[in-house]
Amino acid sequence: MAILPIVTVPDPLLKTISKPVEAVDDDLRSLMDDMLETMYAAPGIGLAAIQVGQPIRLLVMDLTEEEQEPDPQFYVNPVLTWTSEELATYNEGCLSVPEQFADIDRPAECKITFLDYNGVEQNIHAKGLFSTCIQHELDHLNGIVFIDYLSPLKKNMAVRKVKKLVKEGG
Ligand code: K1U
Ligand code: ZN
Repeated sequence: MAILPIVTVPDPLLKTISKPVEAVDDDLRSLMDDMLETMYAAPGIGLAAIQVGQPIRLLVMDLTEEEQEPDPQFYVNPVLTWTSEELATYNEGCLSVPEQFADIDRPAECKITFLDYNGVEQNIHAKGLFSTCIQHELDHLNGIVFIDYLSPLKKNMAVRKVKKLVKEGG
């Protein structure tokens, strides 16, 4: 396994619309393992393949707390099939926008169809942080970063702060 470098804003790669995965094979599983290790090392609770420079529709997540048993989740070609009308607000962060946080409104609940680590089709109904995080990661697959929902002023401030942080080696 390997820890991969994470792409940060304003890298244009983050605006890429990722392509569907063609096969869930050992090469893909190796990337999924590397992404999980990268996410745990960051640390984060989610990671999309584009954040490690791979323009394919793949996400990893683990929402468990430090003292709990890890529960890694892999989402290949995830499709959002339903969202609730009710919204929920969460103070979101992003490994591609380090140390910046903002309140973002999203549907409180959603349903997703996807292929798992073994290529088997699964359906989930997500609520709470699970719903917020998976929608944040799905946005990455469509070239959207959470700061895109902010005013141009707030977005530019966040990008400037990240550029400074990266320049200083943080
Ligand atoms: O960059 C990413 O897409 C991962 C991002 C996921 C996310 C967080 C919060 C709301 C929506 C989506 C992160 O993991 S940021 C880091 C973070 O939230 C965290 C890190 C350590 C422990 C707990 C949370
Ligand atoms: Zn993110």
